[in-house]
Amino acid sequence: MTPEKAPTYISRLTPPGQAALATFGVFGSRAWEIARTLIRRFSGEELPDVPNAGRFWFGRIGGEIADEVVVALKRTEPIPLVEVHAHGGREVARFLVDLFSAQGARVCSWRDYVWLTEPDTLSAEAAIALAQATTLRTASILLDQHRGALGDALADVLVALENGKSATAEEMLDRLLRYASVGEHLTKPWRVVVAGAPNVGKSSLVNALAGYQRSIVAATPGTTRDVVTTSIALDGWTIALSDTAGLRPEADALEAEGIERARTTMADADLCLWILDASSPPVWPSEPHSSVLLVVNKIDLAPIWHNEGEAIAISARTGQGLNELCEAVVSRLVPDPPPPGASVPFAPHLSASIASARRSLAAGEIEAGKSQLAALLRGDPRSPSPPVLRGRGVAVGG
Ligand SMILES: Nc1nc2c(ncn2[C@@H]2O[C@H](COP(=O)(O)OP(=O)(O)OP(=O)(O)O)[C@@H](O)[C@H]2O)c(=O)[nH]1
Ligand SMILES: [Mg+2]
Repeated sequence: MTPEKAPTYISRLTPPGQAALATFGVFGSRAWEIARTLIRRFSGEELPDVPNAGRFWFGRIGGEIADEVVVALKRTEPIPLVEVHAHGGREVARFLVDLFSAQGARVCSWRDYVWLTEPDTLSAEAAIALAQATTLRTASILLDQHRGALGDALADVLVALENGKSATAEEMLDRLLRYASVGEHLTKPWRVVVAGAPNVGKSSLVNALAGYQRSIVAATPGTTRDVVTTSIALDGWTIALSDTAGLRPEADALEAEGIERARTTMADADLCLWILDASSPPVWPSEPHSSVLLVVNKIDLAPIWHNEGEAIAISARTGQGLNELCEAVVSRLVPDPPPPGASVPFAPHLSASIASARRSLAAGEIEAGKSQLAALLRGDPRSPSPPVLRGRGVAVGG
């Protein structure tokens, strides 16, 4: 489809709800023409017919009922892209979308809008992931990928393969795969579970790390019955921290259910903090877990056993040792953090495709490896959650 015929879409880019402002994207061959029809400058003049991209105007949209807007022409080529910033109430948003749709613009979701307006699949996926990032650190890694860090690295691997340097290409892919785990956790939190015997201070530790009283703390063993999960960020990494019921053999039916849930949560966790009580005989983990960090709590009390030095010593009550614990958690979860600008496969399906290409190269199947990598750069139609609008003959730039 030629750019002149590309249908025009309108999408609300800010989330629904009440806010001071809402932003709308209008994309398609008639984007500017419709904006000119609907929006007048404050002076009453029409907006210019063929302005340069990068300009913006204050104006009004509507008739008797009208809203004040800022309209920006973000680009004109190959397909016009206009942004409208209006007031952010639900009704204002509906009113504005209805006006554009009455002029023939099709309404689409913000995700579909990203797929339509981004130059390639990797940029679109990175832009969508970026909107879900909850910390500055994860957002900045995703922003690097949106600016092309991963795409450039994959293109370099293809160049190496074109030049017959398959060993170099394999090393380059290995460098990318080092960050597969980080990439997976940019939008999905690491799962850390706090487990141990009853009354050792698990809930107190979760509350100390969360910074508020998320879990009930009591001197009675068996206080926590259900899994209580809290979102925290440590050193810019997002973590779902789960408090669990204390594990012990003698438990009533309700507590036994809590213990069963604790075991399931432990089995799924990326890291288990096993809490021991300095003031009671130690209860060591009986459950095998691939990644356990031993923590001795209540070091503000007189210890009744000697910590051989392997466990991290803390007091959830006084806060002593919590910084060291946080550092240890981070270095267990992210032992090799990517430096700024690094290429990171930022979704599991990207890492899986890169790993598969790596296996093809190791098996000497160079052409297969090349085509897997090229498919990533082009955008593989089998990628997860394909956008609704793709494949409908819409001109997606590039
Ligand atoms: N002195 C001291 N007491 C603590 C510390 N951490 C927790 N406690 C106390 O130990 C008791 C049990 O604390 P919780 O945090 O409820 O322990 P828990 O492991 O969650 O217990 P369950 O939910 O029953 O398994 C409470 O009386 C807390 O105030 C600590 O660092 N020092
Ligand atoms: Mg508890």
